[in-house]
Amino acid sequence: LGPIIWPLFFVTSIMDFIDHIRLTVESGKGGPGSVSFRREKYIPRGGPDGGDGGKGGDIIIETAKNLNSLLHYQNKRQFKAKNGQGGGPQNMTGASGEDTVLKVPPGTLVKDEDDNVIADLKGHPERIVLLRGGKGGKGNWYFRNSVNQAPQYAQPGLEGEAKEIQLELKLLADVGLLGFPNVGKSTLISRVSAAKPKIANYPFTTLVPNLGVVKLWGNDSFVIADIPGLIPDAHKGVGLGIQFLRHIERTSLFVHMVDVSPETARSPMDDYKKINNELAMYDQEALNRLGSKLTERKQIIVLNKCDTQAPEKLEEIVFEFETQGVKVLQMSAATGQGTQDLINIIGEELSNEQ
Ligand SMILES: Nc1nc2c(ncn2[C@@H]2O[C@H](COP(=O)(O)OP(=O)(O)OP(=O)(O)O)[C@@H](O)[C@H]2O)c(=O)[nH]1
Ligand SMILES: [Mg+2]
Repeated sequence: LGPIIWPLFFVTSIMDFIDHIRLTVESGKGGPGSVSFRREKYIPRGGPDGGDGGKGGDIIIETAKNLNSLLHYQNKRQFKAKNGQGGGPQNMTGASGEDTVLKVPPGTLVKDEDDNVIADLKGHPERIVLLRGGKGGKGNWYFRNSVNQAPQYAQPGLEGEAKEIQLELKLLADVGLLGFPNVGKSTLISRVSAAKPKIANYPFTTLVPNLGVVKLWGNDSFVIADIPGLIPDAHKGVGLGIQFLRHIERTSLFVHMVDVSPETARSPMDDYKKINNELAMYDQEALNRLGSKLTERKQIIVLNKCDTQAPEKLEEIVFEFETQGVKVLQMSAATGQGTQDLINIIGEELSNEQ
């Protein structure tokens, strides 16, 4: 690759690793003050007793440890805190409007419309009051004085504030996708997440890693990294090399995809071993740096493109893996067969780790 292309790669690869969302938020309006006069027996003209309005709700942003993406904001982008209630007679203050608390994963950067950083929420728990609710208006009781003992007015509540904000999260992959070029890694990630990587029927389509956020149950999700395919001698720089392994070296789980289509004319078992061999070549360095080896990470082995293979031949391939003690999952990223099973298995593996 030419020297001009490299910086461009660098920028795209960073951008791909960021989850980004724009939200419109608004704090609550303060409740109006009340105009009211005491009505008591034997006191024909009681004094003013209108209470103050309640404060509007705040917009609060708070980190939640169980979140690891901003996926939960995909369908709702506008948030408004509740307004304060009006004041009442007998000097009653109105109830405050309820705050709206936006939960984000630790590591979320909060920015304004113009990219100025408002907060960098790293910790847990950590929270900021982004917008304060409007103050409640004063009731007429507040305005009584020796000159005007029966004020007929009260303040309205103050408006809340509205703002457009951006949330940004640097994503860290939970799961790494391994495999030869063209086995369907990008097809899988495009099917199970919102990521839209380039897919084509030739090797080295993916030149930089892509991350996808995959929804599990409830608010749970995981981040899967699609990296450029590996080939034998990648550790010597053949193909795109193994430098992209660093993007998945901190993931505890690998999904190892093997192409079973007749088109490759390679042996799936052979492919599987060759990729593991490349991992082993990376390991001495990884051990020095990370204190652990990539070959010792848990792998889920997936046979992909099962839709293209004759059932008998497929059985043979599965048998070959099983006799070597390797459990495999059959899948077709193209038709979607087996992809949900894979997601469920990943979800279980990740929850076992916690
Ligand atoms: N029939 C069939 N074709 C598939 C399946 N999965 C992927 N393909 C096709 O295989 C080709 C390669 O898919 P990609 O997703 O680009 O493969 P990749 O592993 O990301 O490849 P690199 O980025 O080059 O490493 C494309 O033409 C896909 O349409 C599958 O399950 N069945
Ligand atoms: Mg690809």
